[in-house]
Order: sequence, then structure tokens, then C-alpha cells
Amino acid sequence: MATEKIIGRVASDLETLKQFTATPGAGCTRLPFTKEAREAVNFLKQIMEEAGLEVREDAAGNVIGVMKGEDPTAPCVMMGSHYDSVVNGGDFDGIAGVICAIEVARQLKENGIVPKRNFVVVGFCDEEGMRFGTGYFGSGAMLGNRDVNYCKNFKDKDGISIYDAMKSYGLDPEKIEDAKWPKGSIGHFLEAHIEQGPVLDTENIELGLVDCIVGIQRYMVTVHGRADHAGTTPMDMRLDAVDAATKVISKIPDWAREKADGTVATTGYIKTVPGGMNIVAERVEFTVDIRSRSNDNINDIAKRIRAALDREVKAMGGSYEIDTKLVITPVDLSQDMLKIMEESCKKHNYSYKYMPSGAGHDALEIGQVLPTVMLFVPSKDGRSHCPVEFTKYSDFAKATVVMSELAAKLLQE
Ligand code: HGY
Ligand code: MN
Ligand code: MN
Repeated sequence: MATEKIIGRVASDLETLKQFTATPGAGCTRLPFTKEAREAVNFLKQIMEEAGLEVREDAAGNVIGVMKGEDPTAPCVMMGSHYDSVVNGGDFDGIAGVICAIEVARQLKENGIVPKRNFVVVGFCDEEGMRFGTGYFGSGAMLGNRDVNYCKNFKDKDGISIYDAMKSYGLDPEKIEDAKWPKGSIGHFLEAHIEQGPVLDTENIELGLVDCIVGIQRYMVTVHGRADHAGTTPMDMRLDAVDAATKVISKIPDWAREKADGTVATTGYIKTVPGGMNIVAERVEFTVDIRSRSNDNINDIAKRIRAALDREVKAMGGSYEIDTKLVITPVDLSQDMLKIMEESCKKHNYSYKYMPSGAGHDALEIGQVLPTVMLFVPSKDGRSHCPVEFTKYSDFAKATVVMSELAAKLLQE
């Protein structure tokens, strides 16, 4: 039962965490390896300790709290989400899932559950990939998918690499592989998250049982032309990077719409250099984010983008390169765990529906290799990745009741 006590604890924790943003009054900006990340991690450590967990920070910047089970060597049950955010984002994306995990630990203790295996709460670092254009850094490191070269390879808009950002944050990037967990040490992964879309709110449904997560491919494309005078250079003498790039960019949404199955594609970032209104651009940088439940659809759109770049950039007389930032396939989540949560919803008379996730999550990375499940709570008006992102604290409380029953079952098997 989602009591006032549970609602009060979730509200208090999230109200405190709202303060740790680089853009107060303009949403949550909590990028990895920054002052705001450090403040949030310190607070998470404090409330994890207060919940009786053994707390540590790993080599990737993940914050981990362990409720010891009778057999600590058995595969653990892990629950968590990410503590970083996008720029000018909302106060609930990711971080609310970390709080839900801590709240589940509190309820397991209050309900006198004696776990046979460890219950591990995790706040992941840099799920969004907002600063370095990547994604799933903390959860990827936990699975052994991040190394020193990866840390050196990706840089933020100021040219600071993950490697250097980690060092200035107090981590040793040379030790990134220490964040890896031994194969078989994690038995199940659970993640509570805001839906970030309109379905639950529109249909007035309390909880979303997520049965699959879309695959994602992300690219940074740079088209090289030639800087020239915007007035004196005849049109047939220009190497106009914007002309070529926009002929490609403008086709991408239609290629997604043609799939007519929920496939989406977005160009969220475009930059012209040097960026003068009376200068023919020397180069254009733009991102592509393609998502679908069908990996073939994602590959097809990526292929069409390459073919269009070949055609348009060749016609312009310039060149281009594509920097691959993220390639991850769609994932089906655990039907067994979903069924257990469905029974809890029925028991507590919470309305629910099975649904896909159009957003990527740490569960997308982790679900590639082990039994994983997600539970959504409604996003008001479907808005997310913006300051108006909102979910009622009572919705999070309901999710913690359902997930603590799932966790209790798994921990006593
Ligand atoms: O981009 C996403 O889908 C997630 O919010 N990281
Ligand atoms: Mn997000
Ligand atoms: Mn998220």
C-alpha cells in the first residue's frame, strides 16, 4: 500500500536532489563528473547509509548500496537508474528511479524481508550521454564495455575527454575496468522510470509494465565545404556545407515516418562554423538519433543517410565524416518479472498496461545480457527532457510497492 510515509520519503529525497543543478530555475542540468554530480552522489550516499546499505562509489562514478543477503556470493538482485540528466531537463528522469530503488530497500527492511542474496541499489553515472555524446557509461562500465581508450576517445564541446573529466572529478580513468562486475554476479536488474511520453497520462493508467525497449543509433556528422564571402561568391562556385547537409537532414524524418511502426529519427543538434551570417559555412556538424523496435529499420535509415551524404556532398564538392557515438539493439524485457509485477498491480488495484519504451535507459544496456524489467510511472502531458517534466510523488510510491514485492520474491528464491 502506498502510504503517506512512503510518499513523504520519496518527496523529501527528490525535493533535496532538485537543488543539485547547474541551471537553477531552468530545469535540471546535472552532467557527469561535475560539481552537481558530486553533490547528488554525496546525498545519495548519505540516504543509502541511512537506509542501512553498505555504500561505495566505483571506478566509473556509479554509487552503489548493498543490502547483504545470507549468501553474498549468490547472483544479486540489482535495482537502480541514473543520477545524471540532460541540459535544462526535468527533476525526475533517472534520479527518481534511484530514489525508488533506495525506497524499495527501506521497505524490504521494514517488511522484515531476510534476503537470501544481496539486494544492490545503484545510481548510474552518465546514462544520457549528454556531455560526451555517448550514453550508458556507468552501466556499460559495470558490464565491462568501457575501457581507457573509450574514455580518451569521446570529448565534450570544450574538448575535454571523459578521461580528463574523470580525473578532475577525482576518479582514475586508468582503473575504469575495475568497475566491471564478475560474469554471473548480477542475477536480475530492475528499473523504475518516468514514462517520458504521453501514453499513461492520456489513458489515465497508474503503472506501465515495460516489455521492450527500442534500439538506438547515434551519429555526429561533419560536412566540410569552404568558407567564402556570402555576397561576392557566385552560387556555382560555392562549396556550401549547409546546402548539402540540409538536403540530407530534411529527408531523415520522412524516412522514419515511412516505416509507420513507431520508428523515430531526430536531428537534435546542428552547428555551422564559423557561424557568420555573411559567410558561406566552412563546415556543418549535426547529430542523428534513430530509434526503433526493429533493428533493420534503424540500419536502413542509417544506410540511407550515408547514401544521401555521398550524393549531396559529392555534388557540393566537399567531404564528410561520420563519428559513431552509440549503436545498441532493441531489447525484450523479462516476461517472468513482468507477470509478478502484474499480480502485484492486481492485488493493489493499480491500473496498468504493458507497453514499449521509446526512451533508452540503463535497462537497455543491461537487458542485452541479463534478465531485466522496467516499471513506468506517468509523465504529466507526456513531457520530459524539459523543466516542466512532472510526475506525482504518489505515483512513484505505488511503483515502489510493486517493485518491493518483486524484489522480495526474487531475494527469497
Ligand atoms: O535518450 C534517451 O532516450 C534517454 O533519456 N537517455
Ligand atoms: Mn533521459
Ligand atoms: Mn532516463
